[in-house]
Amino acid sequence: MPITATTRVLGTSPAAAQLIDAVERRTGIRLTRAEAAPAEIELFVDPESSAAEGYTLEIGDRAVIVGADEAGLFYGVQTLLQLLRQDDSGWWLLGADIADSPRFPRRGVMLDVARHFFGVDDVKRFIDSTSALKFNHLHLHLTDDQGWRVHIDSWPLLTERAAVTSADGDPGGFYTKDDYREIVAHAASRHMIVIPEIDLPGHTHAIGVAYPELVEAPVLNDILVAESERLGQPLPVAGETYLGWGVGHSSVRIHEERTYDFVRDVVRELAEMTPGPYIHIGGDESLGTPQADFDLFAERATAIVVEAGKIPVAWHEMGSAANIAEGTVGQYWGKTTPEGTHAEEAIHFVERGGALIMSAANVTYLDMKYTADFPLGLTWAAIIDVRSAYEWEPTAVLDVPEAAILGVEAPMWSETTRTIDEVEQLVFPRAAAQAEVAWSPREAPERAWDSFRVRVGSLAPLWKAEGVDFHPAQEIPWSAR
Ligand code: TNX
Repeated sequence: MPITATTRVLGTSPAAAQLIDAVERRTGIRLTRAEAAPAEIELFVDPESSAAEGYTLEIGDRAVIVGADEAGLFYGVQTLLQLLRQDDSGWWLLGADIADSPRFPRRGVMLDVARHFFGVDDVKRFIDSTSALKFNHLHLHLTDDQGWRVHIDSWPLLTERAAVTSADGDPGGFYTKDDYREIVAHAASRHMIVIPEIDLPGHTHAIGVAYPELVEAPVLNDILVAESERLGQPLPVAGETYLGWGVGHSSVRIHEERTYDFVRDVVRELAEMTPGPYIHIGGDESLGTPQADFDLFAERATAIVVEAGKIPVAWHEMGSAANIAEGTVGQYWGKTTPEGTHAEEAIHFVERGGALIMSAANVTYLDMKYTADFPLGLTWAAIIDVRSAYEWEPTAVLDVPEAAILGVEAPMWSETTRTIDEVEQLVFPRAAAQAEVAWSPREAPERAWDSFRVRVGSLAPLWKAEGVDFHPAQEIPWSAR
């Protein structure tokens, strides 16, 4: 059906306004609002129409989107926008008869704002571009060795002293509480839940820049020393800002009660401004924390999150702790063929009544290079072309019941990315692969590489119109318009 300035849109949901704005950004055409039926494009919510977050979309002479809820309607609008085409006669919509709803309730992306800081506008742009792929969770990695990025009233030196720089000495920054609330509200308007992460007990060098009494002296490991030398980066020095990328050298003091006062205060203040049910407390790569201390910390920290009324989320290593709080959600970041103790740690979350988010590093990590010569990104987990990002199955990695897998999250670590444009080059198109793994049925025809590569290629004009700086990977037949 044609799209022209006389095309009318009927619907009172926010999704109707979002549709009108997006069509204008893409085509320059401002659609008209209809006051009553019939209209060329109609949007409704009907809870009986499909499963949660689902929608139906029919495009013939008219277009009708029926959402099961507001999120479903929003997703129906995103699909409609993917079906917009332009030819010499003008703009039109491809015909469609779609009934669609997600396979997994959890479809997440993570942005590391600690290694490099990204301001509120950048994060909003990230929310817009990822929610358009039907991601519904945004995990913000708010703290790491290089910086602390969210203001905490009860520990004000964190942002005063430990937010000034980023990795490599690049400029830092932090979110005020109002900034953070603005991000949460923007995410909600795109049906995304924000999961804030405070990484503990390792990845905490920055805390020691603000409050030296909370953190142990750096513990160097051989890989850290060798990598720092190779990259020409400094080694961590207690109490001084850390500008390198090395991991595993920092730990909060496990046997000081003040550490738990700190964790309790931070979790409480974060919980107060986070409407979503989760607080992520990290747990990865605490190589400098003795195992028994690490386990003790994992048990106490997850209990503190529960006391604050939230569900704890932790990287899979925390599954080493026998008595991790019941119901804690584990985030698995091992490989699709698990190594070492990763699988048993992850499975322990399920044994404790929790569930798992799958972030298998060799397929979902958005910060890995596409090809060995790609200028951005790292290679430790794998080199991940679009096809290998797409062809994996989240329920086939660990020996747990399917119901224990909440879904998928694709993390974007920011050691090598200084700007949101650089972030986007790593994220797009591979985030679209993870979006489909998380949303679509597991088998062909919905899940098939030959189909996906053509459909993702057809997003090029949409991404260009939205200013998404995607990587034009050779594997994809990109559409010109
Ligand atoms: C591992 S995966 C990390 C991060 C790094 C990332 C780089 C995980 C939970 N931790 O600290 O930024 O690798 O790819």
